[in-house]
Amino acid sequence: MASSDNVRKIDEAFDNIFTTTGFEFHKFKIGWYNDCVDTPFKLDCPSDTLAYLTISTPNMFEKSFLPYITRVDCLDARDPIDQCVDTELQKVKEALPDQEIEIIHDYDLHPNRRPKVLVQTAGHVAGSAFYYQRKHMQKDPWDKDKNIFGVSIHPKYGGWFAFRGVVIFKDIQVPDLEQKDPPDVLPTDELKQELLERFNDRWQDWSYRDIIPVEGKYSEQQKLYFGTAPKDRKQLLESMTKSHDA
Ligand code: B12
Repeated sequence: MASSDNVRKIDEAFDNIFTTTGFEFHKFKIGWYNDCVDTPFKLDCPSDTLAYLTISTPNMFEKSFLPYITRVDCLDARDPIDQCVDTELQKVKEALPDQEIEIIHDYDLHPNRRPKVLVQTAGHVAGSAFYYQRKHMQKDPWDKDKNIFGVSIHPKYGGWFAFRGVVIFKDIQVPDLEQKDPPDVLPTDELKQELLERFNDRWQDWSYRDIIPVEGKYSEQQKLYFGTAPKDRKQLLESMTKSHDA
């Protein structure tokens, strides 16, 4: 089958599986990602290989996660959210059994603890969310010894989203896929500095997520969940499933 037919079939499968689940997918070529990252982070696939970057939007929590934990006994899992996302992504493999698919989650690490994929870079090259890094500043205002982590901003959801990983179609080459730049929603140095300082110095107050006006953000119960230490989340989920059922 021609690669454009394959891509259409895969797009349809994603649409069918994920219509109302609160996930988004953005296509990219592995080569676009590999061209950015240093050697240890490169993915071992030909440059034109097709991949989909996966994002959970603010309503994934209510649309997918709360229904999932009422159906599946997972409250003792290491991370019930990761288990729910993995279950959703595995549906792609079930829907497309003829494809060789590799799923790399945001939390997957090599034995030396290096992340298997840098999702912010993948999100940038896929055009989904601009990855703001220190090197984007025209004038760097910080002490050279200060470590400044970069952060991605989605044009609709600001910082109210999470990257969930990449789905790679190892046998599909898409030489003609067109790259789209992610919208640069923070055009000035002042805005970029404000974002990076909020993310690095006070990420717990959520304010970096509101650096632009957003179309949707986490509900109060979702903020409560993510703001609760993992060891105390089980009890919280038990009460949330009761109110979700009610
Ligand atoms: C390790 C890690 C941490 C570590 C270290 C952070 C770091 N950035 O290194 C710690 C524990 C501190 C941490 C903390 C947090 N984290 Co964290 N973390 C990660 C993780 C797993 C890997 C990041 C990493 O190791 N990067 C390695 C470095 C070297 O990568 P880099 O700096 O981007 O460098 C690359 C780019 O510059 C690229 N590159 C070079 N040139 C160019 C040019 C262009 C144009 C581009 C696009 C790229 C590019 O090449 C470099 C590599 O060679 C990611 C998930 C993932 N798998 O990516 C989440 C992630 C970065 N964390 C995230 C978050 C939200 C947090 C927290 C807020 C906690 C939380 N989970 O709620 C805090 C806040 C940070 C803080 N202020 O302390 C989110 C960020 C979302 C976003 N909107 O950007 C991520 C993406 C997780 C996710 N699933 O969404 N985190």
